[in-house]
Amino acid sequence: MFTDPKYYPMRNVICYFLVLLSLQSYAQERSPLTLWYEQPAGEVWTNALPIGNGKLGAMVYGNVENELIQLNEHTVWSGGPNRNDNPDALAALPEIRRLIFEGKQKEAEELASKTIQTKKSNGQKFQPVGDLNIAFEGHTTFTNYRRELDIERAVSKVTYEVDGVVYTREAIASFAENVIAVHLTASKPGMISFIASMTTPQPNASIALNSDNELAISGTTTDHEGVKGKIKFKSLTKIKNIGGKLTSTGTSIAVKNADEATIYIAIATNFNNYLDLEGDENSRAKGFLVNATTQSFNDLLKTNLVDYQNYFNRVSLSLGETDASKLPTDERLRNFRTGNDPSLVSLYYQYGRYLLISSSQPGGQPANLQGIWNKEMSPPWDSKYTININAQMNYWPAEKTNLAELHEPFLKMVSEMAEAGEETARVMYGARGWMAHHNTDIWRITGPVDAIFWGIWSGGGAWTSQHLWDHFQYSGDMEYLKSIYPILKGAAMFYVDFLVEHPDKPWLVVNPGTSPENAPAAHDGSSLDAGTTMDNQLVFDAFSTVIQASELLKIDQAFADTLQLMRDQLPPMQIGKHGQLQEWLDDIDDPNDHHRHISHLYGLYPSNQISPLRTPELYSASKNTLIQRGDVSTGWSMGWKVNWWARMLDGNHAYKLIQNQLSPVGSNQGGGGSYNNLFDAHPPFQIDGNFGCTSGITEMLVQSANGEIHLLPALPDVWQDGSITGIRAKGGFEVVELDWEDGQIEKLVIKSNIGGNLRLRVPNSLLLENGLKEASGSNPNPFYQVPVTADPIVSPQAKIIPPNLGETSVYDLNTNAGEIYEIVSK
Ligand code: FUC
Repeated sequence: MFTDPKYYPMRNVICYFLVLLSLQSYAQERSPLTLWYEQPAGEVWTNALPIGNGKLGAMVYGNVENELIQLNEHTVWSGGPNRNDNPDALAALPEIRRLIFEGKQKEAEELASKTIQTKKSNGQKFQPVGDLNIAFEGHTTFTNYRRELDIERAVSKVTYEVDGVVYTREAIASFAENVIAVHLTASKPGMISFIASMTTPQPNASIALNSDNELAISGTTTDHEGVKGKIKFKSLTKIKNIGGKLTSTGTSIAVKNADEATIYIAIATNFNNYLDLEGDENSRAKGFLVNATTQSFNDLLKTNLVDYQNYFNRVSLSLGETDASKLPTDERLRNFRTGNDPSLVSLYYQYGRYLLISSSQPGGQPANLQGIWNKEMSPPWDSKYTININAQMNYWPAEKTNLAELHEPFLKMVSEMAEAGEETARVMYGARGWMAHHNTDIWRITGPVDAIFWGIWSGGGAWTSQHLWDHFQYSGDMEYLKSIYPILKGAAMFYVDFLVEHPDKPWLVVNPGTSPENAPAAHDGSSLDAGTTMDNQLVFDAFSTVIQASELLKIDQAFADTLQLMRDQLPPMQIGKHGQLQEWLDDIDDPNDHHRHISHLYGLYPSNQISPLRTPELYSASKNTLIQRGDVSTGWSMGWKVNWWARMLDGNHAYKLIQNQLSPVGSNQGGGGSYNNLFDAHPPFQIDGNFGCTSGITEMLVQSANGEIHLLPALPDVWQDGSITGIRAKGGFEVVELDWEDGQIEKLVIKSNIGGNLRLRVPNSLLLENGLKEASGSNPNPFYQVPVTADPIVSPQAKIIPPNLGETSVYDLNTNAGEIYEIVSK
């Protein structure tokens, strides 16, 4: 009908009218799961909004006249394949052990600094690729500005008006085509004019326009600490315009009077894996770009919605909504502590899931300290993987919030550390199996880095391998268990050789050990010790998982027997004179110590060695420890505390920590909080706090620990009504729907994927129908076997506070694989 050119203007008018209409209806239907702002990000990176596909990350500033999109690619790291073991450790080990046993920690530390600490790389840096700059001439004065990130659709969007024309920019990170795509439109035809250019902070890189009219950045990453930079990267940017004219000059591309334009950015490197850099960054980048540019922005968007929502839509959370939710996100953040804005919690919760989907995808690198978003050449802590808490915390939400596939990059990293860490175990400690210290990077270093009281910790293998076990426990996939058994076994084997007899006490202990990053005054501020509580708990778990796995797989009985014997000789947990859970082997904790790491509560969460229901004395000690350490802390530490208080079944205290987390950075007595873009503030930005809090909110509503599924275990007073869908529990169960009112379950639907006994602990009575019966004896389901924690040693001065728990009922239901059960309240 509109083929005659003379109708074109009319067609355009109709089209733009329709666009405006749909813009308006879109505005009205705006998803509540949107972060939005009335101002551009300006110069502040933590105002910008993150998009990502697990391989590419971008921060969209939404600046009007000069838009800035900062770019990352997951494998752009300094350095190249390298190891950082210190072989001098082996000869010095007996002397270091002797000094520690004799209480000469400072002397031991001095010797260990020279012989154990690495003399090589302390880890390499995750680095940015560059920036896309888009200059819009004349867009100096604007009105009706809005900048948003719709996390239900994974689209960043900016709209504003200049001289009666509404301009819209949308940006996505395409999962299918591996590009960042930016779409520029206006409410009137012919109004899209801009100049696009690239910049990069990488010193060994050049920017040029190639023969295909693409803006190319070609570079090699930097050397660091004597390790040569060997990642070659290529970024290609192409612009497709509809209407108007495209010209290129030097290192920029200008579009004039177009109706719309799409900017496609592909980035690739030569990285194949931590040992192999034989890939071709040029053909890879070109391939992504060629494929992506055959599609319009809307086609890319359509596919992306399906790909993204396949993950995102598995879980929903509703805690109610008030008028407070109508305000821009930064204002909601400012008001949260004093106001009533429950849907900011559900937004923040889902943002954690959004960030995991965007920064961790199968085949990619795991989310690092900043996920996949970093603009600094030398980011805080190199933006690498701190494995004495932070990297693990990133993956706490993965299984339970129904994103198990996204655990893969981390699990892969653990299997690579298991390869690399075999040499570390052998060369440094003369031990079989594998181990890692407190950090790793893209090169999977496993040697000890940074200052002595961080670096010497040996638990990296024991802790990270628990994630493989967890992945199995949620799915029940026996083939998977078989495939990971050697890694679990290797982590345990290390301790079979590394544990030593304590000279004065009847225990096997880790020596040298630490309790991550803390150092008691009683040891002259040295963190080295033997048999610290966290080390004991980690060895307990490393051994217990292999004992359980060998039983399930019916293999390796003799090894499991050895582990059982050794496990019985680990020091039990101890309750000290201040009523605290002892962090160290001796009762030397300072009740005024507010250190951010409370590593000895690893046993409470993520492990399951302490529980108000099973180990009341240890519950009491954990409570005292949590109170003595206080609430104010760095971002990730607050995130951990939400999980801990949830496991303590104290919803109101967990909520207090959420209030701290959802406070603007700087307003928390020196502790962490959130930036305007809801990134967690350590400070500085560290993504673990986002993930930790998302995990903790789940733990407040559904726990699958303690030999049962506990529903609404830690409901705060302010969430008496709500609903959550799609939460996974161990043993292949899924809480398809859980609705509650006045703190009582209204509707409960559970799917059993692999069958077996479903043991439920709930706050109210359920109807005994369709096979549901009151629970008796221990749960026969193999995924709910809880290794028995030894009775603690209690100081005569310790005051034990018995748990004061709400009433609950416990039921059993024998389930069949693949069936869905609706369970009804009385
Ligand atoms: C550990 C923590 C710090 C920070 C760093 C990345 O060293 O103690 O607080 O989170 O990791």
